[in-house]
Amino acid sequence: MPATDSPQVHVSRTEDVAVLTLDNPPVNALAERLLVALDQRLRELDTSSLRAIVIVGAGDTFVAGADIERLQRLASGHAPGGPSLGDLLNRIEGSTVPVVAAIDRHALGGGLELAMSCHYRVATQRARLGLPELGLGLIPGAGGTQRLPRLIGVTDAAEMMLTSKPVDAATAHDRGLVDLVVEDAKDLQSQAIAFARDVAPEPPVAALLRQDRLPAGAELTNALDATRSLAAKRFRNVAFPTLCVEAIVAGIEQGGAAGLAVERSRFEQALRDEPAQAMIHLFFAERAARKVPGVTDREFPERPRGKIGVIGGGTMGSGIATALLNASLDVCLVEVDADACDAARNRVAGFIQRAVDKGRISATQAAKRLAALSTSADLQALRDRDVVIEAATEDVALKQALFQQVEGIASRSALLVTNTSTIDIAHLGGKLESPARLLGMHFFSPAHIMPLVEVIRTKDTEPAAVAAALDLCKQLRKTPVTVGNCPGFLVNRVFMPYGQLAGFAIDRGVHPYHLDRVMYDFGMPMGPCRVSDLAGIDVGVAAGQILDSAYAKRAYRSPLRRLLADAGRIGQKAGAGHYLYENGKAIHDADLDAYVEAARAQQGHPSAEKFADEDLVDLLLLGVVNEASRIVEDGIVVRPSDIDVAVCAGMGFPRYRGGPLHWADRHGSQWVVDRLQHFADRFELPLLQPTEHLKAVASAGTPLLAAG
Ligand code: T1G
Repeated sequence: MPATDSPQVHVSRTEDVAVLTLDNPPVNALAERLLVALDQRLRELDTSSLRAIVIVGAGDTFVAGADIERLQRLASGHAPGGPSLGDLLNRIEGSTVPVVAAIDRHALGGGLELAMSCHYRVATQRARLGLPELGLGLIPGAGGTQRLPRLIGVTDAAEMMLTSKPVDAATAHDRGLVDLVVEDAKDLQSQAIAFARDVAPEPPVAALLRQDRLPAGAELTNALDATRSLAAKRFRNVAFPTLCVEAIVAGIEQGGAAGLAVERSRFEQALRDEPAQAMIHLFFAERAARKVPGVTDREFPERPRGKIGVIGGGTMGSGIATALLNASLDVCLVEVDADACDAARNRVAGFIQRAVDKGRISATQAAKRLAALSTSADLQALRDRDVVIEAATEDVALKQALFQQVEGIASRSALLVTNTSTIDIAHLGGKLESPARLLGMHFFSPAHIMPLVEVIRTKDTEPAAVAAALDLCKQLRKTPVTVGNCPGFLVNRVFMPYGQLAGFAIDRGVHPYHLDRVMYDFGMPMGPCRVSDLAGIDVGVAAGQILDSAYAKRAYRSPLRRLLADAGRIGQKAGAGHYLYENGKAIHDADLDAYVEAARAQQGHPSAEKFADEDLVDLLLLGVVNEASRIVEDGIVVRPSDIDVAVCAGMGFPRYRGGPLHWADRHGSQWVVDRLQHFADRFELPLLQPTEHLKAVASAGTPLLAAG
């Protein structure tokens, strides 16, 4: 087979079974040239002498879907080239001889749609099958909304599409999506050929024509009601989930062929809409963020990384320990004494039990994970650890003392990590013999759930240490963003203006509850005041002081949070903050007005000003964008898109808006500068003064995401 980087479809024969191998490294994405090659091979294939056809992916995976780069081009208006995937799949399904898909690892999106146009599916035990298109702001566009319900029923099919969650081969087999599961991947092709020759029923059965799995009457009504309520529960402000349901329903009501036409039109509608561009941007931005020049493009000696130490078993420490245990790592957690060790173990056990209660893992899996946790009140227990993560109280002296002790206990190759969220890493490592080993891994609470980890490096941090931290993030299936050492690192710094400007707007007349509503309607998971209550107003005031002093020239601090904290209203944990709390539910409190009026009086603005809702969104987010331009200019991130990745993963910024910089670029960099200048002139706030960097980017007509 000639070595080439162009996608190919190889054809081989084993007696009367033809094998088509789709070859487009690294994941056999259905690029245009692969579709052309497949089209050609299907035309050339003479099936008269064949018992069956097997389709397999080159390398160790089937097909990870349509080529998302091609989709990105189509979404921005480029004309499609090459054959239509849907047409190709219809031809495969129309084959007079059985076609068997041989699936290893990934059959996702168009890859699963290809497999479902085949008449039968053989999969390895480790294979995962799914339709994750809604995770890209799209819907299945090559028959998935039609064939999957006909293979496994409406409810399971709709859930797979609406959650974007793949299923493993065993589940797929139980549901009727896979006909045979192969234990050892090296036997896949031979077993698929044997299945095709000896088992595949003739004539082949087309999924599109099946009715046996489609419910009718009340059962169908219930299934569609459940589907619609799942869509409404998981999504808001976006059309693509509804488009997906419309395609499913059309096929059930009008038949598969008509359903394909409806799916096609709904897919093209989703592709042209903004969420697709935003979420495809994040797909590639997340993969780009894993690449750190001078680190991930170099080879380093292999480091052991199975044994992890965690110092501190509070909320963060026990969350980090849980994340490590969930990744099947061996964890030794050190606390100050036996009682604290027991309390930490109970916290970890509680986190793991919650995963059992939610049906995510079995009790057996939970017990196995917990068995990998040991605790000790003695730092000497860390001597065999490959990585030591410090998650102790935010106290500089304590952390410095801990690292000095650990440096003498752990092996020289052990990675030393701090989870600090506010302390200068260089200062923490200042008393170490080899500070180059120390770096930050800033997890976001709850650490076993939130995807983001900021990997913080100082100018002295050794690249091998950063590489080891990024490897650990991959083991934890976390979203890493590598960040320079500065107060607030990335997310807390870039979102600092968001909280400050929320306070400013309230001081100038906006009611906290209205502001929360406006930002919630924009797509934030909750408004700034509700977030402040959740994190703890006292915590916010303390962190705010650190950031305000670090960036004093542009700090704005409303007195409201201090007034609330002084009155003991420190947030949800105290039952009262901006809101009152009953059974975890936030309730409006008329008493808040007195605190707001006191804050306004202190700031010298007793009379309320009027703000249009869209001004509030622009005010808070443009403050973030302005700070982002400072962060890029300071070289804190490797690339601007890292900021979108971090803010979406760390602050719940709506993915269908792509992150603050993608949102800003939708308006244009000149609009950003003009709006900032408008607000800066109106409110005389330094933090709203557009930066010189931003003005230069705007005058060059460059998108913010392209401005290095
Ligand atoms: N298209 C183009 N490139 C892709 C790709 C794809 N579908 N999937 C992965 N890549 C690239 C990725 O950018 C990276 O490139 C490299 O492959 C390794 O990926 C018609 C419309 C399969 C689970 O959503 O979920 O089909 O950074 O780092 O961690 O209805 O890739 O090395 O240059 O992620 O082992 C639906 C997307 C598309 C699956 C493997 N399919 N991919 O994870 O590797 S829409 C998806 C993934 C569609 C149809 C619709 C993951 C993975 P680079 P990676 P990984």
